[in-house]
Amino acid sequence: MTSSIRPVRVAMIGYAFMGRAHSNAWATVGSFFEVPAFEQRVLVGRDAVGVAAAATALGWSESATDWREVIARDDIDVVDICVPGHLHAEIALAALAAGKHVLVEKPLANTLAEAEAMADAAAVASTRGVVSMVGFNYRRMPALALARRIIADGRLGEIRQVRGSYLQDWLADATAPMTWRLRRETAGSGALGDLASHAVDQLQFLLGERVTEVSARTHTFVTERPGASGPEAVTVDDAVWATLAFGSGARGSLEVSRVATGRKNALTIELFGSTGALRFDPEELNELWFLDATESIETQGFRRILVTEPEHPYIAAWWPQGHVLGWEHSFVHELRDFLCAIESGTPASPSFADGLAVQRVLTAIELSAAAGGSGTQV
Ligand code: SOE
Repeated sequence: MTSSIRPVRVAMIGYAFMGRAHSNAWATVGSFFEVPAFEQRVLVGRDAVGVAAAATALGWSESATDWREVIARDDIDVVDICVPGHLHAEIALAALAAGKHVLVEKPLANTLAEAEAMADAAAVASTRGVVSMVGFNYRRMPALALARRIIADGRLGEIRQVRGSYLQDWLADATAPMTWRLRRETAGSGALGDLASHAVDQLQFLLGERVTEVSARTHTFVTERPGASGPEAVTVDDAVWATLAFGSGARGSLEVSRVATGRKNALTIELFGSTGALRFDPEELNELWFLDATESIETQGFRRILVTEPEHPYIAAWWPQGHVLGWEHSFVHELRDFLCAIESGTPASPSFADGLAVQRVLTAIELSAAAGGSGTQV
């Protein structure tokens, strides 16, 4: 189901969890969506043997160990960055300077300065037709994309209050080993950058409004974990709590954690407006709960929308009604939108500017927490 003459040639950097999720999406998107022709040309990783095996397993034609050499190649049009956050800025800036389209995993960067440099570079590159996008994949869940549509149609009226929480428990076990995600120098922060970035992006996307002020607390419950050569200090947060104020006047709360025993991957969103409310629970990710407060109070109540109709976002490309989708489909939808933006020469969303907007909120949360939870402007 592809069109266009010369294929878009893709290089992907990194092949761990996100690299596998993206590879799966690259391998799938052309079979279900009308996208320009593309090639999974080269997979890049540090370990020559490991990356060669991964390239074969994940559908890439070649493998390479030096991302700088790959970015310099004339036969590469797209760079997909799936490495830890401390490498995002350097690779993305080099790729944009070389005129490549860039998709980068979230969060955009580990620091505000890096995110600003990336957003500036993306804005300059866009004047030459270069497309850049941040991988906030939850925007591409059909139920959340439908929520955005319902809000844009005005069905919630004035949105007054929102709740965003993203809870996981993979660090609840105090003996879980150190990873790059628990070191400030590689991850930038803990649940904040990893999970709050998703929730903040999702809330800003749904409301079409930016967070303007926060008041926050962070906490690290397990301060030391088994490292390769003995106990190692954990230098990032395990959990974050914040209140949020939006430009529109809406107020909200944010709660994220990687020690929330029993919650596996729960990005829960609730929105309360003057004429309606919405609720999304990721454990039922094909469902959206909607309450129309303009209906008679006698019959009013949250009703479940099973988001599997061809009229719903992205669904027409997939299966008949009721044949549900999964988490991995959001990455397929992300690539569909990214490739279509490249083909049409239009900006992709979420842009690096959107990623920077999230980074500003994360930075304000850190500043607020460091000041004991005081109200901090974004
Ligand atoms: C780990 O906490 C993680 O993989 C995040 O990094 C992803 O962005 C999220 O979608 C799932 O959890």
